[in-house]
Amino acid sequence: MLRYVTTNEGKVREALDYLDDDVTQLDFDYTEIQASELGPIAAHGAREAYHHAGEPVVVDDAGLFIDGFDGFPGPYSSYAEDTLGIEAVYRLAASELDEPRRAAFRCVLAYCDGGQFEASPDPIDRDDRTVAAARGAEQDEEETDVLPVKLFEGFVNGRIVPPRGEGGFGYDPIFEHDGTTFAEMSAHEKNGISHRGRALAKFAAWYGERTE
Ligand code: ITT
Ligand code: NA
Repeated sequence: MLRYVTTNEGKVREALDYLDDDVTQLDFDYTEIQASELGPIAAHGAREAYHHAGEPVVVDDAGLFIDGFDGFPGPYSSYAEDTLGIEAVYRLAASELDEPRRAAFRCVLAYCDGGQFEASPDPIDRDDRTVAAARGAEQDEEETDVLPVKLFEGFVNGRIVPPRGEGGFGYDPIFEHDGTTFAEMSAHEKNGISHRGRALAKFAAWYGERTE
């Protein structure tokens, strides 16, 4: 059994589209380390979640990266949503940036099952850097810190727009891709193009081979 470790049900709904009945949610709030990239945050979370769950886990760290703000809120997206709210993030972008206010959603999935992996090529785009960063981010010397994790990344480009739509979650209403906000799409449509959908597709292919 694979546990999708998140406090966010929206993520689980999307994951189920790719992973069928192989996965169930584990609502565990693992520690999110402070880092400028998602990879190390997800890797650390996967190790901690595996330690907690004792069975194979996948965690998912995601964020909205606004070009004109040097990627802010990025890894701080959750904090920005809780403190400012997505409308304020939109208003900030609208007041400070010219159209088209380009942005990207990024997602890194991290898998950990306590075992060793075959040295298959890492599917992440910036693989070496991110994996190295994931290892480098570990400051203490707990045994869990040396557990291998496998990272899968996805991203999607779009732009920041006034909120539209009722679907999805988080920043979906202010993120437009090809004329439609993510909140105006069905879950299935969003999954077909989204950062998480792309990461999930890579993970599902790898995991399917592994568990065959
Ligand atoms: P967990 O850490 O428990 O998984 P979370 O919602 O805190 O849940 P993240 O730290 O990955 O998850 O989320 C960072 C922020 O980005 C948070 O505010 C989310 O609402 C938002 N977010 C993540 N994925 C998103 C998506 O697909 N669409 C819109 N917003 C998203
Ligand atoms: Na989080």
